[in-house]
Amino acid sequence: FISMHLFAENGHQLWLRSGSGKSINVVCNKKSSTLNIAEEELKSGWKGQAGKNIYLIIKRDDLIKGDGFILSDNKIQANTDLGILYGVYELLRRQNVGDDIKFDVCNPAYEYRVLNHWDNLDGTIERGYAGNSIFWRDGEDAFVVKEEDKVLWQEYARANASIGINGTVLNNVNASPEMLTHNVLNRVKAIADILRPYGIKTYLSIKFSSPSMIGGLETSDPFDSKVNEWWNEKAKEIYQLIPDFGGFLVKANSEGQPGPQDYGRTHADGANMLADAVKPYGGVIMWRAFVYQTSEEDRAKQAYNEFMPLDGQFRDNVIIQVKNGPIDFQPREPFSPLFGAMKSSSIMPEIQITQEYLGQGIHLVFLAPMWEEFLKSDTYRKGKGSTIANCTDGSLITQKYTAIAGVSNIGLDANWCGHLFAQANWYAFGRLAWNNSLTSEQIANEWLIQTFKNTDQKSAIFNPDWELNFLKPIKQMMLDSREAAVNYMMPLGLHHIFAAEEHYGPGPWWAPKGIRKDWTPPYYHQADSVGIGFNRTATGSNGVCQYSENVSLLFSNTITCPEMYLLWFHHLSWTYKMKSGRTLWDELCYRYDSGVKQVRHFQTVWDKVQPYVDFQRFFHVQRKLREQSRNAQLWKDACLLYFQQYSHLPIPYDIERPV
Ligand code: GCW
Repeated sequence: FISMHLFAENGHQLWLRSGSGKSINVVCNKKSSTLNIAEEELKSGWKGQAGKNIYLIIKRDDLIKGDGFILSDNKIQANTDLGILYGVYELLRRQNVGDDIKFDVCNPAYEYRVLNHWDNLDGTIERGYAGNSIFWRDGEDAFVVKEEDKVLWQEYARANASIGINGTVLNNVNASPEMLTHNVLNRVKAIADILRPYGIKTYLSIKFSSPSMIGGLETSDPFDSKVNEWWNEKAKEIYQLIPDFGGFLVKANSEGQPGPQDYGRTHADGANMLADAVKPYGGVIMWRAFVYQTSEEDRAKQAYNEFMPLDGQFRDNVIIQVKNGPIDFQPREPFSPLFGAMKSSSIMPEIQITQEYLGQGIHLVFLAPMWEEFLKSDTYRKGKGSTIANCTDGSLITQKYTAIAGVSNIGLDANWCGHLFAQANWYAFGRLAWNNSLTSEQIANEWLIQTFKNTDQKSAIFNPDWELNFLKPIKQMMLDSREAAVNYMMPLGLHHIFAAEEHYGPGPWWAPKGIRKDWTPPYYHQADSVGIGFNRTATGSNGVCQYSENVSLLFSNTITCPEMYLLWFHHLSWTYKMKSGRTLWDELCYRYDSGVKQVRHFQTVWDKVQPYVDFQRFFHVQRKLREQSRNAQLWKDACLLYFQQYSHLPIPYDIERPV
């Protein structure tokens, strides 16, 4: 029943919509389950000339790296079966989008392109806005592998493979120790078996204290030989079930999770113990650097303080997973100073696809511009041009492994992601993980064409002006959407001013007694009668000193600090003169107001494309935009009225009054 309901939903097909039915001949020099999929996909999705011969050739070529491939008009060549599959998806994508299919060597930017699901064993998802988990459920049938589970996992695998994703962590980083028990591991095996032909490796998040919680040991101290033995045995058990198991993801000594520091050991000690356990099987440990404690030290500085001194101490199969910004997936953050700095470890960026801090399942926010901004940020760690992309993909700093992770936005919702346009964020993650120099514009263009063009009678075949009247305005809306969210939520470098723990609405005032102060917004905005912003220069927390000299100088000086980060690094008076000539207070008012206006504009843009979209998807997006627009106004009104209590300045006349 569930899958019938899923198939009936128009959004369920994602960017993968049917082909033309034109027949071609596919010739392949090898057989495997992955190559079968490649052949089938090519035959059913082919949009080129009918009757053509296409050759799929597995042959070593030094131009090809990893699962890359060489594309040409009638041939795909790769070193691996998976490379062929990726080549097929690329060819079909180009046919769909109308791009040239010419000789082209396509290699992945990152070797490990991994989704992180924050799914709990009871089926709920931490920060998930698209229903329950596609992997786990509660109840008596929790461990029954049903036909419809398999169908769904296969569709999931296919969607991921089509954009180059090759790994998935099946459970929350706030991990249950139960994850490593018999029944659960059997289900992991069932999932891994479905994902394998699509080239997707399975990983698990583990709880560091598992040996004492489920193993009957007295301690989980990484220096205890019984603990080591327990992990070695566990690894053996897992690899017997899943020979190509990817490895573990670990959140340790962070937000109350156990870790090596509980036993007086370091992150390196903990990570190395696990690394040794999976090493014989080729596994890796993804160890998160998302750590901070309630202390006098600025939260933004803590990860760097803890991890920098450990550089060089990790085993070579440990990858340090670093969130894009130094705080926590905010609508806008400067990059984490760890990027480019830890030169003797493998470092992987972690970005968040699920919109925890960007309107969740309600706001239309295309995240590619945020990730593009991040990847192109220059760390200056090896001179000008040391972008995050170059520092993490192996081109500038040698790493044993290159990798990138995205926190998934996928759930049981009929359209997978809750908001139809949130599918574009899943898509964008995969595309950027494969090619970290793609532009947001290219990605939006590809996604829109594949998702909306030629999908029913309302679309392009019947509407020759589709590109002008649908593609162009909707693409622009997507490209503007992230900046709009920054404007109506927290412009000019403001951050973490959300209400309570749910991270959706505004709450710059929220600071109940007894709660950790680094969990309250006033800690971050620091508004007072003089001004607003967090002073991270030498006269404040000196967070700037963690960046390379060039970047530190750039951010320290109010003149050179990009205005988008101004209040991240500086506490400035309400009457501080901005580049626009306005005072800081007036500028803040304008930014909030323009964010609201942008969303109202998106509503009119969407309304105009009704002739081009099936009614189901049209009304879905229209309804969401309506709510986003109301909530954007709420953000603006709440923030301006709250901050006005400190600024004591009037709202500029040409701005809609907050009420
Ligand atoms: O973004 C914050 C979230 C937590 C999350 C944590 C983390 C999984 O609010 O829900 O926990 O970060 O990334 O570990």
